[in-house]
Amino acid sequence: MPALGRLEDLPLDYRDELQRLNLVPLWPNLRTVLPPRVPSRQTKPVHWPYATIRPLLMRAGELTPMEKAERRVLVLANPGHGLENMKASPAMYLGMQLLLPGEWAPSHRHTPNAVRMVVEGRGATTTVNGEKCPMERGDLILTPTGQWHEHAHDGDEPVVWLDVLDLPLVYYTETSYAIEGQRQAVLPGRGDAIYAAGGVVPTSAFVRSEVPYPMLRYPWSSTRAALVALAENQPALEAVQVTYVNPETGRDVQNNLGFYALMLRPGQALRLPARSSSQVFHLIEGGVDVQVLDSRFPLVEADTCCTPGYEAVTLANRSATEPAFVFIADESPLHRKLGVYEVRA
Ligand code: GTQ
Repeated sequence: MPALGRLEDLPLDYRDELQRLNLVPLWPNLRTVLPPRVPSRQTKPVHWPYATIRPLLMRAGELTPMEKAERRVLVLANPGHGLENMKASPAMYLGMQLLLPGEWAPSHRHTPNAVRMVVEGRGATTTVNGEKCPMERGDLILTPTGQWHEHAHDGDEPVVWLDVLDLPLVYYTETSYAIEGQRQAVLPGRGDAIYAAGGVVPTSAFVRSEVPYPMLRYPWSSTRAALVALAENQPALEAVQVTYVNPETGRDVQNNLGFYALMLRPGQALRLPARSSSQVFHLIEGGVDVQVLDSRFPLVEADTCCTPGYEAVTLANRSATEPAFVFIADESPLHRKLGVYEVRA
């Protein structure tokens, strides 16, 4: 690949005139925007131990009342992208949100898609378009684009969850905005009840639901049981993994980000091949070492880390006797739409 002309090679008056006319010569920048074979990535491997976040989040609970926060969140920001840009990766935003007993995070809806992965505490609920979703450790709650959502807490201990949003992408496309709302009326019925069994869907008078997000709560007890059953049924299966899907369509639950749960068998080390997407790993249960490039993150329960795309990642269960369970988020639905999704052996 030949070296190309540099900006400094051009006469100053020529450069000045281009600049005045809002013009840029491509060739000095061509290799930057189209690097050979592997994209340049700002996403650095980062580990956010929960033990370091938790006391600061509780302190935020003392320092900032809900009226002054609306959403009391510490953002897990990747320094590679600049902390102020609040990105874990190009398209993923991560935040740890705290709700104290009796508090209420008012109803709003916005264009970015969000999910919540419950980290600790009981008694909180998220109401999404009238569906009141209980929040238990490991549950995944969807608040897809445009859906009203508010968080309430009737329990007696702090509740913390991990927010995963496609906010950086939606913000980048200049389509990010929110609308404030009124407290929602709670409607009867819950998606996690009517889609409780795999392989069958409600079909009242032979009509299938066409709502875009029929299931909003994915209880951890069901997801965990599915992984354990998969592992038992397929003893030779290497990657004991499930994808969170829309039960009516079988497609990813949301438009841009993909969500998965993975079980590592006792003592198992699993190499995930390099794929175009960045990834986020959140440890639900057990102890797992995450290895990428020169980084090795010893995750304990409730820890979160992220890894850049185009790099293989190895996950190793530190226990020889117990399984480990990992929640994973990535940008592969977006990459597939863009036509750039890749797996490299
Ligand atoms: O709970 O609605 O972390 O609107 C960022 C933006 C959480 C939320 C975040 C939000 C929310």
